[in-house]
Amino acid sequence: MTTTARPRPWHAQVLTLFPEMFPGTLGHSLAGKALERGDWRLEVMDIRGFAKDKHRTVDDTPFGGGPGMVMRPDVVDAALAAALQPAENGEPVGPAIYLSPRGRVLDQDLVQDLAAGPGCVLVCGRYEGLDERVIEAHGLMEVSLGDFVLSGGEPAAIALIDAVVRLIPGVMGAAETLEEESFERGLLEYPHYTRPADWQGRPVPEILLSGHHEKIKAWRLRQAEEVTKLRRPDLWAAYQKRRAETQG
Ligand code: 4HQ
Repeated sequence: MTTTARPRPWHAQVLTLFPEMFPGTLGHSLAGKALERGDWRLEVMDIRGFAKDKHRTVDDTPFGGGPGMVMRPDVVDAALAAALQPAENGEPVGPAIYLSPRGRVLDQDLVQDLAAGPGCVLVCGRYEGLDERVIEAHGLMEVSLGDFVLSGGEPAAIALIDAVVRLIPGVMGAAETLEEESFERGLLEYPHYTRPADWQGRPVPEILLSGHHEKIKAWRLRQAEEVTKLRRPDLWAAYQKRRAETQG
């Protein structure tokens, strides 16, 4: 009997004051099934568990005054040290990320980079966020879900993990995997249709009923290009630039 060496599954370590928010949606559907199979791992660490005083204080008032509270650097540092323990022992853990609107906006390129690595450590902030010095001291990579304000980093961490996990081999069915094509090329999705062929007087585009696979493919690409041009000039410009570079 032989055993095949299995690569360590992709590993998310989440540092949060609300551990009960996990796995949340990640425990459902394809991500949840994959989690049960061990195709990826989720470790949730309660930051409060690293507070040292008898009241388990995790936050304090901001120097300079102003509203809200700031997460204490010593407590977050202790939690990060615990999460990074495997790295100390030479086990890869992937980048340590702080979810924050000040960060690089998450995109599919970053999602792919993370999926290609061993995992990541995700720090979820509450209140006004972390003391700047603990971000600096650990060289935390700041990542934003977008230009809006959440009440905490947890929903952003869940979204990031969801996007990564669906790229792990075996997590998605074959059909869902192929679906990546369009955005992978930097385009928005072409429109999708299913039965009935005529719904409330709205017919499906005729080409889709033709059975001409090449023509359908060309039509879909055209649709993806048109919707991208119209709605996301930024993505369209990047797409054209890449097209010009790869072939004149
Ligand atoms: N927050 N993308 C403030 C976000 C956010 C975002 C998380 C609110 C961190 C301290 N996180 N806390 N946008 O709005 O990731």
